[in-house]
Amino acid sequence: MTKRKAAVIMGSDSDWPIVEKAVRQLRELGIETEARVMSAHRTPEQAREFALSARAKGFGVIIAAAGKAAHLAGALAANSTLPVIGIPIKSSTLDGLDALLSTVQMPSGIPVATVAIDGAQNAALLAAQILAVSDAELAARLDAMRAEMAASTVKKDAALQEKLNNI
Ligand code: RP5
Repeated sequence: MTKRKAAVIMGSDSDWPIVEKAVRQLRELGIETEARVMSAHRTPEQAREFALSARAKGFGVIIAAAGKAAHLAGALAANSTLPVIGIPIKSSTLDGLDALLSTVQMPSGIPVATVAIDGAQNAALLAAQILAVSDAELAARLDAMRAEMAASTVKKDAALQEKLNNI
């Protein structure tokens, strides 16, 4: 089976400092990833065209990051049945709550899987897990990552116990 790519779309280049973490995580997992700036409001036609052609272009999942009145994830989801993951970006005076609500409160029928405000790493991991449904090697890399995380947490607990024994 041909491996599917990940698309990471951001509403503005000002979102990049957060979005970069998702792109890096996806690439570290060996997933071919393309990143673009496209806006639901400033370039609605490009966003629509991208979503309409994404499956045919070999993408298997779309991550959409936007701040403020964040309609990008929903606008992409409206034009594709690929899974769309929304990252609400904290970019305004409302601390990202504006983007969170705009991204998460989708009407029935057009789902967007929304991660935490600025939750770029989880967006990448969720995208990887979606692609890993049909990619056993990727699933094994995700398992290895989880095992490393667990080992690191066990180590932190051991260090804490050591500290507690000395107070
Ligand atoms: C959103 O508006 C973008 O995703 C960005 O988070 C926010 C501000 O964009 P800029 O004014 O910095 O370009 O559409």
